[in-house]
Amino acid sequence: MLSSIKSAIHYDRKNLDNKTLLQLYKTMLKPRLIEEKMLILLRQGKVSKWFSGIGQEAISVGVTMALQSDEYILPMHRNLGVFTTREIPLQRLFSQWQGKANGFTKGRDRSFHFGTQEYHIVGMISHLGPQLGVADGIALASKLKNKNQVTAVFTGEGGTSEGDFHEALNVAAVWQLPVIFCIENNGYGLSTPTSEQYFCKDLADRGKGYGIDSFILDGNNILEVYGKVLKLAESVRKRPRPILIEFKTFRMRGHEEASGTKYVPTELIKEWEAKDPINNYRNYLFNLGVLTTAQDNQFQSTIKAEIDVALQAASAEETIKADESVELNDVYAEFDYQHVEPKSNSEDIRFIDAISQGLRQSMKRHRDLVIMGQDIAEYGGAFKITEGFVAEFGKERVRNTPICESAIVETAMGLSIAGMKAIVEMQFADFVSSGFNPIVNYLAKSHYRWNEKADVVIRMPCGAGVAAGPFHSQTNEAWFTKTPGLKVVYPAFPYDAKGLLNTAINDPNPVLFFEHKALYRSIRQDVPTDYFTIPFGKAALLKEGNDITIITYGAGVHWALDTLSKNEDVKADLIDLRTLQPLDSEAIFNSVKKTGRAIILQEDSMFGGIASDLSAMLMEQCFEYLDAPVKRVASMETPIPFINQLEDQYLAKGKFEAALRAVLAY
Ligand SMILES: Cc1ncc(C[n+]2csc(CCOP(=O)(O)OP(=O)(O)O)c2C)c(N)n1
Repeated sequence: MLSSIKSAIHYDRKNLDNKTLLQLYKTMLKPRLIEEKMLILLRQGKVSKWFSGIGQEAISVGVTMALQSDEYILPMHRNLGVFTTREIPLQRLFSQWQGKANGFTKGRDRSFHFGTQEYHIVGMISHLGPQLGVADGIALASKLKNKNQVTAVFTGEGGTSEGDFHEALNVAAVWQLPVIFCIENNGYGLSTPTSEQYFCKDLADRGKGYGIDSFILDGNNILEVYGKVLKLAESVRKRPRPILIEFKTFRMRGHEEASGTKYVPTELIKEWEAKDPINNYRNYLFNLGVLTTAQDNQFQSTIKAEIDVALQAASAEETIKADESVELNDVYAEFDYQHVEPKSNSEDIRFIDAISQGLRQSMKRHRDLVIMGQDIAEYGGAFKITEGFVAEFGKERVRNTPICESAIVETAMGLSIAGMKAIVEMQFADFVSSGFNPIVNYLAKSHYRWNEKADVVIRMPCGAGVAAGPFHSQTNEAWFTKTPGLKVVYPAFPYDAKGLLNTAINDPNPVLFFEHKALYRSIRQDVPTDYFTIPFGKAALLKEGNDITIITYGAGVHWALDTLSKNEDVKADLIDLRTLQPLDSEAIFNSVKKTGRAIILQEDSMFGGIASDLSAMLMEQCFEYLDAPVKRVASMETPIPFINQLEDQYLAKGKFEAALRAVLAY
């Protein structure tokens, strides 16, 4: 097998010295030998799932070797070579794959689904595409801090069909971000051949459409990969800009080991077997006289011994013991809340002004805070909340974005990974659906999965009552209260809006911050002019009475206040939740235990809304104290209609008074 046959790959060492040539060889050999071991372990049932990168090692290794060790790499599921080239101790890798505590996810996620700041690797989520936008954010941080660093991110050719790919490339191009986008075109996405994945000749051609320089490289040729990426990285460090590289390669094994390769023509496998990146390079080094058989044997036995020792050590580690409190404690990053008491000077301002003030003061306090959103710069945003911000903080920190909600949320995540803070303004909360995946899967789960915070606030101008129809009126907080890992804030007054927004920005966790549009210009209040904060998880008791507990938030608070002002005989505890996650359940239970009756008012349609959960919680915790069934009042189970008569009918507001009376009369 190790004969000096002619290489199927043309190598050109250029000015690389022998040491580097050998280093590249050894670095490719390691992931291959680990993989060969993994295949045995799989057969023995000692590993649950394995995505093989056999035959693709030159890409992972070449790219990683070409980057500096403190430059971020965002690999995918076939990039074992990235992890080994960064010299992560093998024992930790095996622990990760065995779901041991010494791994990177404490048994919470499998295979390559982890990142590590120590090694500047940001692992994937299963959804593939979001990695690309996260790379944008890391690169943006590098550019803003003049670090002259490049970020490399991987995708398969299948992943390039996802919207994330297109959004990420577009954002990187518009902002000239120093990202090297690496497409590993290995012929198949699961069982789908390239002919059913895309219609252009080469994926590199797509670069042109985004104004990005692109290249096609032989992904099986380590010297071509390493040499070219080395050069490109050097150039990108000097002149930040995105680069797109399509590496032509082949997936030699099944999508994952259990799935086989029946759908792949045998000739194709044979053709690519002849182009194996390691065998060919080994032969090249033999022919060159740089590597001897004895040396090769020694390399192999050293690596194999290292693998065996690491594997034994990982296997000897204790298995994880399930402990609810340990799991629950890791969902959110620790937040050391610093209370800033409001000073006495205050002014009467609108809800919208309070948000604007909070943002402005937080921008001054946090030099690393960046706001991104559509039309938020010179134009001041759809609601003019960031008017004047560009003049005060500059365009680098107040960034107009393309209409790329997913990539911008991902970019925010990348900024956080690189140690910055980000706010994303959704133009309307409705449009968050276009950035939903990274919020609920990337931001929400990062801390639990690999201890990485997502220091991002997503501002959500939401709500109905403005005759704006189904796509500019939704209050979609329930999409997020459902997802562990997110915090959800929903103020009803200017004072709370400012204080809670400041807290949201200080909090290292992802916060969905709902701002009701109908309150923006209609609700005024005396608000301290200086900076202050309000803690999360503390509801406000706006009115006190013994007849009934009204629980609500957002516009619902104002509907309830209106109703109570017209029904002065009703003596109610009125609870404004202010934050939905964390939830002040203690305030709710205490009040209901006192009043014996509860009505929950929410603007969203009924089913699956937070009112349902609150009702269930009350049944579980306060049943013996209740004198009447808990009542939920919510909007109709339809999309939100546009014209006033229909919108009025739709909204819970009109049903509240009668429902309140009914519970009292029960
Ligand atoms: C959004 C999403 N859709 C589908 C899948 C299922 N899936 C996982 S990997 C994969 C194929 C990916 O192909 P490609 O990007 O070419 O990478 P390769 O596996 O070939 O390296 C599919 C369909 C997924 N993980 N995420």
